[in-house]
Formats: sequence, C-alpha cells, structure tokens
Amino acid sequence: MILNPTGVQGAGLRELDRTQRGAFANKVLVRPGAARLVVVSNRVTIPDASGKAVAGGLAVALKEALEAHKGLWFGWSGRVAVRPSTQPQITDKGAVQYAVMDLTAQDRQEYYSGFANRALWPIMHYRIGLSEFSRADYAGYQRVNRAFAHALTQLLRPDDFIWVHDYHLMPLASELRALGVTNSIGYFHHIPWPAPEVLGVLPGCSKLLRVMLDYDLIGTQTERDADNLRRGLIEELGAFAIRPLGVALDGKRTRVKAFPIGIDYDALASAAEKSGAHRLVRQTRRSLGERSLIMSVDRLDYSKGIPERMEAFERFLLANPDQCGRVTFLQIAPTSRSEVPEYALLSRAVNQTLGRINGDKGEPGWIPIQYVTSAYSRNVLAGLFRIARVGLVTPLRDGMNLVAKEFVAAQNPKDPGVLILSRFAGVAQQLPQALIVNPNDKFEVADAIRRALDMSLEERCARWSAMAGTLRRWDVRWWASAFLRDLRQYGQNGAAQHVAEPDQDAASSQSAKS
Ligand code: GDG
Repeated sequence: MILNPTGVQGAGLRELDRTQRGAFANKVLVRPGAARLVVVSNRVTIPDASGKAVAGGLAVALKEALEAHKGLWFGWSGRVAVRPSTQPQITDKGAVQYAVMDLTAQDRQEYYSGFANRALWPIMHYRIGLSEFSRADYAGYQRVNRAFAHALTQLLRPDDFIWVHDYHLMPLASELRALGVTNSIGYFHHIPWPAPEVLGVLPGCSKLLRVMLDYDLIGTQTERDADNLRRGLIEELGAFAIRPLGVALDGKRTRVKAFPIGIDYDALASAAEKSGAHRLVRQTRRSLGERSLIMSVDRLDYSKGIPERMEAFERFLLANPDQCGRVTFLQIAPTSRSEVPEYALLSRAVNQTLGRINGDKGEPGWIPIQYVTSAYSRNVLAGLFRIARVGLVTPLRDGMNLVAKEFVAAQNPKDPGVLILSRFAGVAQQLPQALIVNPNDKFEVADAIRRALDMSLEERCARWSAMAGTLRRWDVRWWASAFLRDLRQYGQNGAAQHVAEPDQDAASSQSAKS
C-alpha cells in the first residue's frame, strides 16, 4: 500500500494521511503574542470538517503554535494541476488560516521528486553515490521556491514571523528577501546536515549555503549538524563566526543552533496504555504466543537500513540457533516515494533479502521476519510497540528518528522493552541508555539483540526510566517553544541584519582561511 497516494513525503508525521493518524490532546504550547506566526512546509494538510485531522506530535505542535498566534500555514496542497497556482487557495479553520498552492506535474517532478529527493536527500544522508544532480531539476526547485515566495508575499503582514521547514524550501528566505520581505525568518532542517566535505560534492552547493544566510535562525536536530553547517558556511563561503552561534557574510548574519525535535510523549504513552483492546494488537499478541517480538517501523527508505537490519537478524539466528522459533521480527515499512527509481530498487532488494532469510530459516508454523508495507493507525503502532520486547531502530543515517522515541514512550514502565539504536540517528545523542550499535556491523547488531533479549528486568527499568525522563522533558512542545522563543530574540535585527565589525572569533576564522 502506498503511504500517501500523491507520493508526497515530508518529515515524520506530516507524511501520514488522516486515517492513519490518531487525535491527541491539545494544550496551548506558546504564549499568544501580538505577532502572527507563518509556518511554511512542503506539504500542508487542511483539517477535515470534524476538525481533528491534524494529529501526530509534529503536526499537533505546529497547529498549537499557529492557534496561539492566530497563524497562517502555507505550502503545497499535494495536488498536481495542469496550470501552476499563482494565487494560494485560502481556507480558514478556527484560529488558523491555511494557504495552499497546486504544482504542475513538471514542478512536482523537478522540485520534489528530482532535486529535493534525488539530489538533496541522498547527499544530506551521506549517500553521495545515490545523489543524482540535474540542472533541470535544480531550476525547477528554484522556480517552485520563487513561486511560493511570490504567493506568500501577498499574504504577509509587517510583523509576521515566518518558520520554514525542511530541505524542500532552503532558498525560500532568499527569495522572500529578494522581494523586499524584512520579517524575521527561521528555518528548521529535519534531516542531517552533512560535513562540508560531503555537501561539497553537490554541484551548486555554495549557492545552497549562501541562501541559508538569509534566515535569522537555523535549527538543526543535533549539535553535530549545527557544527557541520557552520563549518560549511565558514570554509566554503569564507563567512565569519560570530559568538556564540552566529555566522556572518556580506552584511548578513544567521544563527545556527540545535533543537532536537521531540514527540508528544504523554499522548503516545496514553495511547499505548489503552491499546490492548485493539483487535490488531490482541491478534498479534495471540499469534506470538510465547515468542518474543522484535519490532521496527520505518518509511521504506534506503536511509533506514532495512535490508542491513534483516541481515543482522539473520546473523542473530545463525549465532543463536536456540532462538529459532522463539522470536519474531516484525518490520512495518510503509511504501514511500515510489516514483523515485532508487526507492523501487530498494523495494526489490528488501523483498529479495526477506525471501531468502524466511526461506532459509523459516519452519512450518514459524516465519522469522514478518514484513508489511501497509501503514497502521497510531494507536495500533503504539500497542505493538508496547508488546515488543525489542525496538530495533538502526538507520544508516537519520536526522532524529521519532520511532525510537515513540517506542520508549509506549513501554510498560513495570516491564519495559529494550531499545537498540543506531549511532547514526540523531536521537542516539539524546538516548545513550539505549544499546547503541553500528548498523553496518551485523555481528554487533546481532549481539545487541541477544543482549536485549537476555537483559534483566532491573537493567531494563533503569535504562528505560532514564530515557523516558529525557523524552518527557524535551518533548515536541518544548521543541516548538524553544525555536520560536529564539526566533523572536534573534530575529529582532530583522532584515537589516547588518554586521558591523567581526569579533575575535570572526577574525581568527578569517585568518585561518587566508
Ligand atoms: C524526518 C527525518 C526526523 C511510520 N509508519 C507509520 C507511522 N509512521 C510514523 C512514525 C513516526 C514517523 O512516521 C516517521 O518519523 P521518523 O522520524 O522516524 O522518520 P522520517 O519520516 O524520515 O522523518 C527524521 C523527522 O523528520 C522529524 O523531524 O526525526 O530524522 O528523516 O512518527 O511513527 N505512523 C502511523 N502508521 C504507520 O504505519 N500512524
């Protein structure tokens, strides 16, 4: 099943359609202020008539922030039209206004499937070999960003502050500035920001770096991403470092800071607690019998390391023959971006690996790996996480990874499962109490599975409660509030953004270059 029939993918929960989402509690997270908040994202889903369409941590947090500021949410409708929109279509829902644009098939191909998902996505995930750069796609990417800027400008008020999301829209601030917009503009990058040596491989990378200087504040998932971006601006463009977080060049200044995205912890924990009655959860529990469940949930994406993980599970079975028939590995992998050739290839590779392992290791009455490409409701996912003994989250590279956080939130505090986590997921920097592994080393992952299955209740509880404490404190509401607070603070210079004299850091970084 295709996760989203339009093939539209964005970050995290924004990718799921209404039927796949559950509704969560709605608390105000940002104090209302005089200025209006404008959120811009690749994809905008307008709530349905029941008003409860927007759910999932990220969408809830953004909607709450928008409600608190009587805000505007602008972006692509997800529709493809014969003619491009020149005017956004506006819908008012409660305190929030939605403004969406249709794209042409060519726009969608070049901007979305082409440059964003075939050139930027792989480079940002350190997959240089998979990155397909085309000048036509790049031109389409710029064209759509320019068209969005033109349409958005018509709706802006002088005191609006603007929050742009993700790699589809990196040049948006620059296009808005070119149209004379002087409002505060922030950007959050949901995926990794690679080292300059990696990004530098992409043709036109210095242009992409330069447009980032038009944001007042740039948020990344981790400190490492923030360092990589600052280093790129300094080394590739010759920008100055301005203490503590700033980078400046040609009279422009931006700040780069890590804001690790969180989840709606309490909503997920409560959904998991109540999920036992759900038919699919009951059925799964019954079919497991005495077997332990190892579970993974990912979009079907090569960054998530799905075939590598299956091979690590195979290695675990080879090394632990006593476990054959006693564990089941459930991989939920909703299909994603299937119009992009690399994703179709991945799908074939996963099916081959799966077939081989199940054929080799399976027995009548026991299939080692259960693999489903359908999406499930959030409540069902929460319930499945709760009955899993092990959460196996081993992306080859990931900005944050919300699934790891959701797995922890869904656990029964009295008998929690164990999280195995890739060191290359941003979340690993927040959750050192997980079993941290290198996803490229199937022997290491196999050992971690054994260790997780053998772990004492005492150790499981200690690890889980430390992780739960972190996730509860730095949840999605914290994330949105922290970013918006800093945007207000740093955005005060507005468009003038004049930088007088470089400070000491600046001087030293400049002399290091020369
Ligand atoms: C990007 C970055 C960053 C998945 N299958 C189903 C389902 N999901 C939900 C998960 C989770 C979300 O989708 C996936 O989020 P991730 O963070 O794991 O990964 P990406 O989609 O790649 O997201 C990532 C994120 O943006 C946020 O900034 O963490 O690094 O790549 O919430 O639960 N939800 C439902 N049914 C499914 O079958 N309901």
